[in-house]
Amino acid sequence: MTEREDDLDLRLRRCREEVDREIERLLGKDSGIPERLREAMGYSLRAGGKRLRPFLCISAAELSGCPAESVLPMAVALEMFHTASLIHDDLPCMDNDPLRRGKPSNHMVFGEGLATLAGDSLLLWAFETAILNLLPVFPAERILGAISEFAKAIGPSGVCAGQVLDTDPSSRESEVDFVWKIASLKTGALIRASVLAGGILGGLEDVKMEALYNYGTHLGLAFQVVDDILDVTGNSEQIGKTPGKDSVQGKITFVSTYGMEKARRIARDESLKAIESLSCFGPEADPLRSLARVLLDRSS
Ligand code: GRG
Repeated sequence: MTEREDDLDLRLRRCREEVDREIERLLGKDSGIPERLREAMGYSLRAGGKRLRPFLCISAAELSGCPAESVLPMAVALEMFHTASLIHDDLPCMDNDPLRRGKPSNHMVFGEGLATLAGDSLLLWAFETAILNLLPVFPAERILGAISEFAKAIGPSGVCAGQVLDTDPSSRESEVDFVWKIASLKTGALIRASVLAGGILGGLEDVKMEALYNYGTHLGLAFQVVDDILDVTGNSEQIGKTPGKDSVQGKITFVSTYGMEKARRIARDESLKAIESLSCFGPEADPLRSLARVLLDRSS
């Protein structure tokens, strides 16, 4: 591990700890959430996960010297939605996976009805958490900007669109770039929105926001290509879900479209493009650069 990656490791750990602490605070007993629903939401929020989206949001905000704790509500909101999307993705009516983050999927423990409601609740709680907790700290127009980016990214022309293209056979397109479209919507949109939300809250100027937009776009693609590769090469202990499901379910992936070798090349190219996008920043963007490098070699 290089010194920079060592530093990244420490930052990632700190981010995980801060996010986890905030999640525990929010899930506290006076939350007004019925006990069984709170258990179901907490089960998936506490099941682990890399907390990548919060890290992206915090690192982007820090580019302008904005302290991590001030954007924590936005970072946690991104993780709440991400967790909601994983719960819904695992349902029998979607990807039907009994395993997530190395544990039985939410519906395996709480049943399909409660799992659906836990996902719905996390989606809506994300907005409540971000808006109410950012309001005392940031000007309303920045909050509105960040929340708009988030909402646009996860709605019917973002993550939900990607999930439909990925799972609904009648929405399938035959063009070779269909796989790029699925990846950029299903996975890339939220990854990009994570850096954009942090950048907006930090008040970054337009040129730097454009750089973050490009970084998020390329990182999101690289991330999904590696995800497709890990579905073939990983085991359930590493990836925390059932491996090999993409080919069993006839999914269109970078590996099925281009083969393993070219998929690896695409991941490398996209990761490089992500790093190049940050050329207008100095060393303050090193955590984002290191992350793009490290995610290429991830095994989980
Ligand atoms: C409206 C709640 C709601 C859902 C939207 C179900 C759905 C519709 C979307 C699913 C999108 C999806 C599962 C995309 C895959 C993204 C992806 C690569 C997830 C894995 O992310 P990691 O590796 O996971 O960061 P951890 O567990 O580390 O957080």
